Amino acid sequence: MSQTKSALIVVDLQEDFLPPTGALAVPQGREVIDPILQLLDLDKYNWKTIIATLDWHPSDHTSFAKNHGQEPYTTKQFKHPHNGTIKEQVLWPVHCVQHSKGAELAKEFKPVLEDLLQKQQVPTYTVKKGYLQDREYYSCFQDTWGLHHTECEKILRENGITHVFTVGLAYDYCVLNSSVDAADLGFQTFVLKDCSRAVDPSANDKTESVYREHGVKIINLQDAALAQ
Ligand code: VGL
Ligand code: ZN
Repeated sequence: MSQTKSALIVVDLQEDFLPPTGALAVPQGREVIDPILQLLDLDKYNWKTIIATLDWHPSDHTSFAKNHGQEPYTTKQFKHPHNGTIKEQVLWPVHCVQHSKGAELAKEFKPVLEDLLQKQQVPTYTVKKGYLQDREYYSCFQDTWGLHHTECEKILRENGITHVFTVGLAYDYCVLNSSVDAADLGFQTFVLKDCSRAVDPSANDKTESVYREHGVKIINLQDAALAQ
C-alpha cells in the first residue's frame, strides 16, 4: 500500500482573474478550467483533500494601485511593519473585492466545488487569503511578510497529506508562492503547468527557476495520476 496522500489545491480560480471580463484577467486563463474539472474526477484521481483558495480583499486593500494614486502594474516599495525591511511589490487593478461578482469562483467550477463541499466524499475546503487590508498575500499559506498564516497548513497536516498538487491562477504569483511554501513546509509538491497560466508568460523561464530552486516539480495533467 502506498503511503502517498495527495492534496489538490486549486488556486484563485475566480472570475476577476479570467478573460474576457475579469479585472485582472490572466491571458488564456479560461483554458485552465477544463483540465481542472478533469482533475476533479474522483474515479480517476485519488485526492485525500481538495482545497480551493480565494483571493478575498477589502476594497481599501493595499495591493490596489488606486489606493496609492498609482497606475495598475506599476510597483511600490512597502515597508515591513516591524523590522523596516523594504519590499518592492506590484500594484494591481481593483480585484476580488469581498462579496463582489469578480471574487466569485469561475462559473463553470463553482457548482462542481459546491457539490464536493456538500458530499464530502473527499474532505474539501475553501481557504480565503488577502483579507487583511495592510498586506499582500500571494501564497495561500501566508502573507508576503510571513506574519499571518491561513489555515491551509493545518488542513493538510490534519489530513495526513504528503503530496501537494497545485493548479489555477496565476502561475507566476499565487500558484508560484503557494507551491514554494508547500515545498518549504516539507510536502512533495507538483505544479501542473497546463492547468495554470501566468500574468507574464514571457517571464516563465525565471518563474520556473524559482519553482525548481524550491524543489517543486513541474508536470502536466497527463502525469498527475502517476505522480500521486
Ligand atoms: C494574484 C495578483 C494579485 C494571483 C492575486 O492570484 O495570482 N495575483 N492577487
Ligand atoms: Zn490579490
